[in-house]
Amino acid sequence: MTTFIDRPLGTDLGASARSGAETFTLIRLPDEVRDALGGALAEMTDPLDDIDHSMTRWMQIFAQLPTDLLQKVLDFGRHIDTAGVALVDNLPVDPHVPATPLDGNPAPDKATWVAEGVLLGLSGLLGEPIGVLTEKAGRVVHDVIPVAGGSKSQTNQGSEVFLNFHSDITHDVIGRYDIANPDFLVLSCVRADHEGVAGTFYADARDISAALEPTVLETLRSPLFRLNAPGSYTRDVASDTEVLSDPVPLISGTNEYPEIVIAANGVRALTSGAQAALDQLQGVCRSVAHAVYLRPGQALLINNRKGVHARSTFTARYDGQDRWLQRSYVRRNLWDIRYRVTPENRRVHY
Ligand SMILES: O=C(O)CCC(=O)C(=O)O
Ligand SMILES: [Fe+2]
Repeated sequence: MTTFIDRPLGTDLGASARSGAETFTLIRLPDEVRDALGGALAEMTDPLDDIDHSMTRWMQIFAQLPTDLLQKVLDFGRHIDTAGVALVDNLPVDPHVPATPLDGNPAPDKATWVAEGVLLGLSGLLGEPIGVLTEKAGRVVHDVIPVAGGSKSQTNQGSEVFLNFHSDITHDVIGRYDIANPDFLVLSCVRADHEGVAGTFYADARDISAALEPTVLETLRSPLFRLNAPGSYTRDVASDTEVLSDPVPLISGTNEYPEIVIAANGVRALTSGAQAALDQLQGVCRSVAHAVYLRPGQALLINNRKGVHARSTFTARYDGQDRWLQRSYVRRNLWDIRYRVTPENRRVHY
């Protein structure tokens, strides 16, 4: 079975524009490395009880990876010019995977912690995993599972609608949702969808910029857009009404190394020209995107500033065997978001 397809989704506009640069990184562990990693991770019990101790232990375990593979992950996290998306393949899995929870919450009957170790061990090579109170109740391990009530929503509970190209953003009273949000996401696959067709897509702002008409790019680089807060926030805090950010550009920074932000839950354009540019953006993202069909034993490392991601539709059956990812939000630096930290937990933010 093809486990992933690394190719543009649509017409090949921008993915080849960056000649020489790697736009997608594949990191595959040899079988003996996978088995050694799995053995070490399986020895840890209840690692979420003392997360800083566990992060330290996972750091020791992941430091045993072959140097070239370890460096690929570290380079992905630390360098400006590396790819925005990396697939880590042939990772260890739990010996027994319980039923996929129907409510999208953590599985109470999960007996081992291999998946959590894979997720947070990789996260620790990129930065520090954090929790956000309005996202998965501040948990550091997010379960991404289709939930019947949210099947048509532009959130990670969805399945019946295409989850548009977006960044994971964070509602913030400062009016900017693209400052305290995660630098990286890790998506680790616990269980694939029934048909194996759920695709995760990544479009790099470098490729998007190259594929856009210059005047449209200039408009997207102007502060003519207001982002709606994440669906989890508007659902829980604002009775599903819009909570808009200050006006921001969607693409910013240098031409060579642009940053992009798009809200999944809606972007309000302030002019008709901005609306026209916004209307083009999703199609261009599609045309340059890499597609990955995640399988157990695979984790996707996503740079949340260099590019935007999306998810295809798939069929959820709500039978305990649905698609199940674990996700982390990673910051390289906790200091810059200290104004949001909760007094109870130094990894959890408002
Ligand atoms: O389900 C996926 O593949 C990605 C969902 C997503 O956008 C997320 O969890 O942030
Ligand atoms: Fe997302």
